[in-house]
Amino acid sequence: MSLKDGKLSGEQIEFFHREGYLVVENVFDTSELTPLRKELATGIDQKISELVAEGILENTYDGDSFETRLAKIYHDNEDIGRQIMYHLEGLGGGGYHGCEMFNLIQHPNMLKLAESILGPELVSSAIYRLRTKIPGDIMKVVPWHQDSGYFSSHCDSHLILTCWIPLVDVSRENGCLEVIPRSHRSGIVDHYECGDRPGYLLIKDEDLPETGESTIAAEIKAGSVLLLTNLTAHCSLPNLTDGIRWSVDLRYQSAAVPNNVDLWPAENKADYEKNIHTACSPPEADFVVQSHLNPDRVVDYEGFLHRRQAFYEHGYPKEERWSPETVG
Ligand SMILES: O=C(O)CCC(=O)C(=O)O
Repeated sequence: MSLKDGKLSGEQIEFFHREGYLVVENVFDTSELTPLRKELATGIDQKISELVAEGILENTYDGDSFETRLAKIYHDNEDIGRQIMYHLEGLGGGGYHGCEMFNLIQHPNMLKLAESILGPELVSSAIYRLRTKIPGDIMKVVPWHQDSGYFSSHCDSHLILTCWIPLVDVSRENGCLEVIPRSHRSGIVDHYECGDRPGYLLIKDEDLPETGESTIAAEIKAGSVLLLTNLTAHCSLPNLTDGIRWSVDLRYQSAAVPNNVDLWPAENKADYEKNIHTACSPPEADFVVQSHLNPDRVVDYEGFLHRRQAFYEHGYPKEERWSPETVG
């Protein structure tokens, strides 16, 4: 289903609430994804130049495509591949923060889409990510989870909209997402640390919501967007191709949902320590992306960078980082 007049139809909205997911085709012309792809390619290039200057890297695969260049470097040397990947993935892994990422978060089509479901007062959730899914990297195979597994429990009853945006066409082969339709109706289920992939949480097979529905593999084209609720169980498959499955996942919430848009890290952390639950994910910065009531609160790129950096630098030391165990 495509976007009509830039907005979701009543039928699409009804499907999303009923099934817990929705594929929206042609949200972007693929040319609209080019600036982000180019910015990422430039970021790769810059890091490669640094590594070459340091004498660490020799074979740089200059003629290769956006999909294959970093994959080849990774396969020559995993450690170097990871250095480039972490350089891109942003502040402490907490979200690539290039200008084109911000432009995508603020893209009018994304805001219209989010507004169709969440209303006009929109906050970007702190948790947005770039996924550089390199073939053969087990760390990029994401186990079954609900996004709420990563959020503070006081947000379980709120809707946080995940917008999963592939930068390349995705299929079972290159590691698309799998979704359990209607699983959002079962509420939050238990999540556990993932033994072989530190940092991920997982739902055990026996705890996966039984909805009577078959799992859907979201094989979608670049330009489409997969929408999920924060309670929809999903995972991603291994990438069995030669090319990277590039994607970003953005999250939006209504301004009425708990957030830290008016807080700076010290206050945010003090509230957290007093067990006052402000944001759904306190360690990172939420930010206002659309407000009809208070347009001045919408951040520009400078404001976005400032907030993201401030939270990263002054926020939670790694060992104190928020996790489901530390928030009651
Ligand atoms: O992109 C992936 O492989 C996983 C993404 C995911 O699980 C998410 O966005 O919640």
